[in-house]
Amino acid sequence: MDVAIIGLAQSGKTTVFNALTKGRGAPTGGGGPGGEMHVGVVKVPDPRLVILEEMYHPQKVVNAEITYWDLPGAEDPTKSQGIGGRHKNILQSADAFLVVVRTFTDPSVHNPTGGVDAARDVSAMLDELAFSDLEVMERAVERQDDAIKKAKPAERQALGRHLDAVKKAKTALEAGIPLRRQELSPSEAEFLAAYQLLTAKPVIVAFNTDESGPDVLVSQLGLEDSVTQELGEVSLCGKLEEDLALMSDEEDAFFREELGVGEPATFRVINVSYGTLGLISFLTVGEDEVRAWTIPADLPAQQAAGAVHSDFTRGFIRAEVIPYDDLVRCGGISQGRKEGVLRSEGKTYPVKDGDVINFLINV
Ligand SMILES: Nc1nc2c(ncn2[C@@H]2O[C@H](COP(=O)(O)OP(=O)(O)OP(=O)(O)O)[C@@H](O)[C@H]2O)c(=O)[nH]1
Ligand SMILES: [Mg+2]
Repeated sequence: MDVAIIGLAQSGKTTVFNALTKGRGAPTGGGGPGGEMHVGVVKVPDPRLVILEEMYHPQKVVNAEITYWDLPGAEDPTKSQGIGGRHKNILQSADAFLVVVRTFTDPSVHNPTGGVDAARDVSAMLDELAFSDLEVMERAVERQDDAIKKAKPAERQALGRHLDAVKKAKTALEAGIPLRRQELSPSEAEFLAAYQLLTAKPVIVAFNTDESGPDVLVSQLGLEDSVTQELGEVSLCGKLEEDLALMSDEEDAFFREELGVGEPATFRVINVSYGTLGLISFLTVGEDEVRAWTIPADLPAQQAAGAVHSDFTRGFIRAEVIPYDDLVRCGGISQGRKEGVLRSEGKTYPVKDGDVINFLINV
C-alpha cells in the first residue's frame, strides 16, 4: 500500500514521515519547494505472524508493508498549497493520502498560514485535491469534444459515453462531491479510472499536536458533514514521535513508559489506514514462508488469490480456509481438517481478516 503524506508548508510532513518510518531521519524544517522527496517502507506489525513463526519455523516471515512518500512543498506556494505539480504522478498512484494538519502551537516554529486553524487547513487541502481533479476534468471535456468532432460516425457513440461520464464527474466535483462519493455506473467508473483522480482516494487526517495534546477530532471542527464524511483521523505529536522513533527500540519503549505516551503513532496510523481503506489481511503458512497479504475486506477468494500471484486468479480451483484462531487451537492444518474447521471455499467466498488460506491452483 502506498500512502502519500501531504499538507500545508511547515505542517510537519517530514517530521511525521520520520516518526512513521523510524528511518535515518530525513532533514526537517527546511523542505519547501526545493526540498527532497523521501520514501520509506514500514512493516505492518501483526502478532499472528509471530505465533505462526513459532508453529512453522519458516525460512522467512513476510509482513504486509506500507510505503510512505513525503513530498516537498509546492513549487509556487501562492498557487498551490501543497499538491505539487512536479510529483503529481506519485499522488496519482498513491492508494491514500495522509494529510498532516498543524495544531501544535510552538511559536518558535514559523507558521506560514499565520496561525493554527485546523478547520481551515483541512478544507484547504481537500479543496486542493478537488481543484486538481477539476482541472483534469476540464481538460478532458475539451479533448473528448475535439475527439468526437474528428471521429468516424461508428466511434461517436463510445466517445459520447466517455464525454458524458467526464461531464458528470465534473459537475459533481463542482458541487463539492469528491469522486469517491459519486455514484457511478461500472462503465463510468472505468472511463474515469484512467484519469487517476485524487478525490477518488481515501483521506486520513493526521493532526500534528503539541506534546501535551489535546487530540483533535474532525467532528469538532465545525465543518459540514458532507466535507468530513469518510475521513480517517488520528492525532499525534509529530516531534515527540519523531524523537522516540529515532531512538533504539529499547530506549523508545523506556521513554514511552516513562512519559506515558502510549503505543507508537506509527501503529495507530496503520490501524486507521486499514480501517479507512477497508483493508484486511489474510495469511499463508508453510515451511518456506509465513506471510500476511493485504486486500480489501470481503474480496472474493479468486481475486484474493491474485494478490499472491497474478496467475492464481486464472488457475483458481478452490481455497482451503481455516480461521487463524482455529489453526492455533488445533495446532496445524491437518488437525484442523480432522476437526472439521478447515473449509473448502469456491471462487466467490468473501475472504475475512485472519483467514489462513491454501489456494489450490491449476497451472
Ligand atoms: N513543537 C513542534 N514542532 C514541530 C512538530 N512537528 C514539526 N515541528 C517542527 O516544525 C518544523 C517543520 O517541520 P517539517 O516536518 O519540516 O514540516 P514540513 O511540512 O515537512 O515542511 P515543508 O516540507 O517545508 O513543507 C520543524 O522545525 C519541526 O521540527 C510538533 O509536533 N511540535
Ligand atoms: Mg518536508
